[in-house]
Amino acid sequence: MADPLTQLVDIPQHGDARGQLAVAELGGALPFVVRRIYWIYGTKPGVSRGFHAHKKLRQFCVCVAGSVRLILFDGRREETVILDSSAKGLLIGPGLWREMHDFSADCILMVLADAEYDEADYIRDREAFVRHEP
Ligand code: T46
Repeated sequence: MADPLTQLVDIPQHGDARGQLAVAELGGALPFVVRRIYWIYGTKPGVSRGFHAHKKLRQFCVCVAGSVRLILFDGRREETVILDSSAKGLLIGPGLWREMHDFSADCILMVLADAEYDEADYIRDREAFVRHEP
Protein backbone atom coordinates (compact mmCIF):
# COMPACT_ATOMS: atom_id res chain seq x y z
CA MET A 1 0.00 0.00 0.00
CA ALA A 2 1.22 3.52 -0.81
CA ASP A 3 2.48 5.69 2.05
CA PRO A 4 -0.06 8.21 3.33
CA LEU A 5 0.47 11.77 2.09
CA THR A 6 0.15 13.15 5.60
CA GLN A 7 0.67 12.02 9.15
CA LEU A 8 -1.85 12.39 11.95
CA VAL A 9 0.01 12.68 15.23
CA ASP A 10 -1.42 12.06 18.69
CA ILE A 11 -0.92 15.08 20.92
CA PRO A 12 -0.37 14.17 24.57
CA GLN A 13 -3.25 15.25 26.77
CA HIS A 14 -3.02 16.05 30.44
CA GLY A 15 -6.54 15.90 31.69
CA ASP A 16 -7.56 16.19 35.29
CA ALA A 17 -10.61 17.28 37.25
CA ARG A 18 -10.14 20.84 35.94
CA GLY A 19 -10.27 19.88 32.23
CA GLN A 20 -7.72 19.30 29.47
CA LEU A 21 -4.26 20.55 28.59
CA ALA A 22 -2.60 19.47 25.34
CA VAL A 23 1.15 19.67 24.65
CA ALA A 24 3.00 19.69 21.35
CA GLU A 25 6.73 19.97 22.00
CA LEU A 26 9.90 19.43 20.03
CA GLY A 27 10.93 15.80 20.15
CA GLY A 28 7.42 14.82 21.17
CA ALA A 29 4.46 15.48 18.89
CA LEU A 30 6.38 18.22 17.06
CA PRO A 31 9.09 17.17 14.58
CA PHE A 32 10.46 20.66 13.84
CA VAL A 33 11.37 23.95 15.47
CA VAL A 34 8.42 26.35 15.19
CA ARG A 35 9.22 29.72 13.62
CA ARG A 36 5.67 30.93 13.03
CA ILE A 37 2.16 30.31 14.35
CA TYR A 38 -1.07 31.46 12.77
CA TRP A 39 -4.69 30.49 13.19
CA ILE A 40 -7.68 30.58 10.92
CA TYR A 41 -11.02 31.40 12.52
CA GLY A 42 -14.29 33.18 11.84
CA THR A 43 -14.48 31.52 8.43
CA LYS A 44 -17.68 32.52 6.69
CA PRO A 45 -20.24 29.84 5.74
CA GLY A 46 -19.47 28.04 2.49
CA VAL A 47 -15.96 29.48 2.24
CA SER A 48 -13.05 27.23 1.25
CA ARG A 49 -9.40 28.21 1.67
CA GLY A 50 -5.95 27.04 0.67
CA PHE A 51 -5.69 26.04 -3.00
CA HIS A 52 -1.92 26.12 -3.01
CA ALA A 53 1.18 24.03 -2.24
CA HIS A 54 4.44 24.90 -0.56
CA LYS A 55 7.89 24.25 -1.99
CA LYS A 56 9.68 23.78 1.35
CA LEU A 57 7.41 24.64 4.27
CA ARG A 58 6.45 22.03 6.86
CA GLN A 59 3.38 22.64 8.98
CA PHE A 60 1.58 21.06 11.91
CA CYS A 61 -2.15 21.78 11.95
CA VAL A 62 -4.35 21.42 15.01
CA CYS A 63 -8.07 22.10 14.96
CA VAL A 64 -8.38 23.44 18.50
CA ALA A 65 -12.13 24.07 18.12
CA GLY A 66 -14.80 22.88 15.69
CA SER A 67 -13.96 20.97 12.54
CA VAL A 68 -12.61 21.34 9.01
CA ARG A 69 -12.09 19.01 6.05
CA LEU A 70 -8.74 19.08 4.26
CA ILE A 71 -7.90 17.73 0.84
CA LEU A 72 -4.25 16.93 0.14
CA PHE A 73 -2.99 16.15 -3.36
CA ASP A 74 0.57 15.24 -4.40
CA GLY A 75 -0.02 15.60 -8.13
CA ARG A 76 -1.24 11.99 -8.48
CA ARG A 77 -2.99 10.88 -5.30
CA GLU A 78 -5.55 12.72 -3.21
CA GLU A 79 -6.44 12.23 0.45
CA THR A 80 -9.16 13.71 2.62
CA VAL A 81 -8.65 14.32 6.32
CA ILE A 82 -11.21 15.65 8.77
CA LEU A 83 -9.72 17.54 11.69
CA ASP A 84 -12.11 17.79 14.62
CA SER A 85 -9.97 17.16 17.67
CA SER A 86 -7.41 19.20 19.59
CA ALA A 87 -5.77 15.86 20.46
CA LYS A 88 -4.57 15.30 16.86
CA GLY A 89 -2.05 17.21 14.77
CA LEU A 90 -1.78 16.89 11.01
CA LEU A 91 1.74 17.12 9.61
CA ILE A 92 1.76 18.55 6.10
CA GLY A 93 5.10 18.45 4.34
CA PRO A 94 6.18 20.35 1.23
CA GLY A 95 4.97 19.44 -2.25
CA LEU A 96 1.33 18.92 -1.32
CA TRP A 97 -1.58 20.86 -2.77
CA ARG A 98 -4.01 21.64 0.07
CA GLU A 99 -7.59 22.77 0.21
CA MET A 100 -9.70 23.44 3.31
CA HIS A 101 -13.47 23.02 3.14
CA ASP A 102 -16.52 22.74 5.41
CA PHE A 103 -15.24 24.92 8.24
CA SER A 104 -17.65 24.76 11.15
CA ALA A 105 -18.72 28.20 12.40
CA ASP A 106 -16.67 27.68 15.58
CA CYS A 107 -13.58 26.29 13.81
CA ILE A 108 -10.20 27.53 14.99
CA LEU A 109 -7.42 25.94 12.94
CA MET A 110 -4.02 26.58 14.52
CA VAL A 111 -1.00 26.08 12.28
CA LEU A 112 2.59 25.79 13.47
CA ALA A 113 5.15 26.32 10.71
CA ASP A 114 8.88 25.71 10.44
CA ALA A 115 9.59 28.98 8.62
CA GLU A 116 8.53 32.59 8.47
CA TYR A 117 5.97 33.68 5.89
CA ASP A 118 7.42 33.75 2.38
CA GLU A 119 5.10 34.22 -0.59
CA ALA A 120 7.86 32.85 -2.86
CA ASP A 121 7.41 29.45 -1.19
CA TYR A 122 3.80 29.21 -2.44
CA ILE A 123 2.61 27.58 -5.65
CA ARG A 124 -0.87 29.00 -6.08
CA ASP A 125 -1.59 27.69 -9.57
CA ARG A 126 -2.74 24.06 -9.67
CA GLU A 127 -1.43 23.40 -13.19
CA ALA A 128 1.96 24.85 -12.23
CA PHE A 129 1.94 22.64 -9.12
CA VAL A 130 1.28 19.48 -11.15
CA ARG A 131 4.15 20.46 -13.50
CA HIS A 132 6.45 21.42 -10.59
CA GLU A 133 9.55 19.24 -10.08
CA PRO A 134 10.21 18.64 -6.36
C1 T46 B 1 -1.46 27.05 4.42
C2 T46 B 1 -2.89 26.98 4.84
C3 T46 B 1 -3.19 25.79 5.70
C4 T46 B 1 0.64 36.50 5.98
O1 T46 B 1 0.91 37.69 5.77
N1 T46 B 1 1.40 35.78 6.86
C5 T46 B 1 1.14 34.47 7.14
O2 T46 B 1 1.88 33.86 7.95
C6 T46 B 1 0.06 33.83 6.45
C7 T46 B 1 -0.23 32.35 6.73
C8 T46 B 1 -0.69 34.54 5.58
N2 T46 B 1 -0.40 35.87 5.36
C9 T46 B 1 -1.26 36.64 4.45
C10 T46 B 1 -1.17 36.24 2.99
C11 T46 B 1 -2.56 36.56 2.47
O3 T46 B 1 -2.61 37.91 2.08
O4 T46 B 1 -2.62 36.43 4.83
C12 T46 B 1 -3.46 36.38 3.69
C13 T46 B 1 -4.25 35.07 3.66
O5 T46 B 1 -3.35 33.98 3.39
P1 T46 B 1 -3.77 32.75 2.45
O6 T46 B 1 -4.72 33.21 1.41
O7 T46 B 1 -2.51 32.08 2.00
O8 T46 B 1 -4.55 31.82 3.51
P2 T46 B 1 -5.03 30.32 3.33
O9 T46 B 1 -5.97 30.06 4.43
O10 T46 B 1 -5.49 30.05 1.95
O11 T46 B 1 -3.68 29.43 3.56
C14 T46 B 1 -3.07 29.41 4.83
C15 T46 B 1 -1.54 29.54 4.71
O12 T46 B 1 -1.24 30.72 3.94
C16 T46 B 1 -0.91 28.35 4.04
O13 T46 B 1 0.49 28.39 4.24
O14 T46 B 1 -0.84 26.02 4.23
O15 T46 B 1 -3.36 28.17 5.48
